[in-house]
Amino acid sequence: MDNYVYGLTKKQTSPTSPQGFKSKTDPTGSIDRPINPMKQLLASGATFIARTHAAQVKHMVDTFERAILHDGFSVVECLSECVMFYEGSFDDSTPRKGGVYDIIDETQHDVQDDVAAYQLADLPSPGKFGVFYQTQRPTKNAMEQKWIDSTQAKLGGASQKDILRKRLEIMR
Ligand SMILES: Cc1ncc(C[n+]2csc(CCOP(=O)(O)OP(=O)(O)O)c2C)c(N)n1
Ligand SMILES: [Mg+2]
Repeated sequence: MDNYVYGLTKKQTSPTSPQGFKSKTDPTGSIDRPINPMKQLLASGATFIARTHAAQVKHMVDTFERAILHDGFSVVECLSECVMFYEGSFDDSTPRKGGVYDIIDETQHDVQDDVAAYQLADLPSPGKFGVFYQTQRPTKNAMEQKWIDSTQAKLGGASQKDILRKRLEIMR
């Protein structure tokens, strides 16, 4: 969830605040260049990377659903206006405020193409929404299955929950 500001602590510049944003830490406007979270996520190795908007509820829920169903490390960047400390931050992507909610056309964008995803991440605000990148790689879950299987076999077919309970008892 990103709102371009440190909100809970009442309006300081955050790593994603645009240059010029006036806050308690930058009363004359912030001078640091903001980070690009979507580019950082692409470099992180996540295999499902999408962007949505908290005011676009159907798109947000559909995107979360796809992220949850993806077998791997999924991240959704959700832009969410802070009406208290950064009013209007996402008006340019909010249709009822005159903005454009530009959803990626997945017939035109190859979600497996990380370079294309990087280019989408580089678009200036309001940018694009939807799935930037999705690929399938062997997951940690698949790789640890052999340990789970051998432990279950040793413990006479105990359930994963019982194995966890036993482990926690040992650690107590
Ligand atoms: C390591 C660390 N440093 C400082 C804080 C104090 N702190 C609590 S909330 C907050 C701001 C959070 O801003 P953000 O993550 O943008 O969430 P928002 O309040 O905008 O929803 C800070 C700095 C903290 N919790 N942890
Ligand atoms: Mg914030």
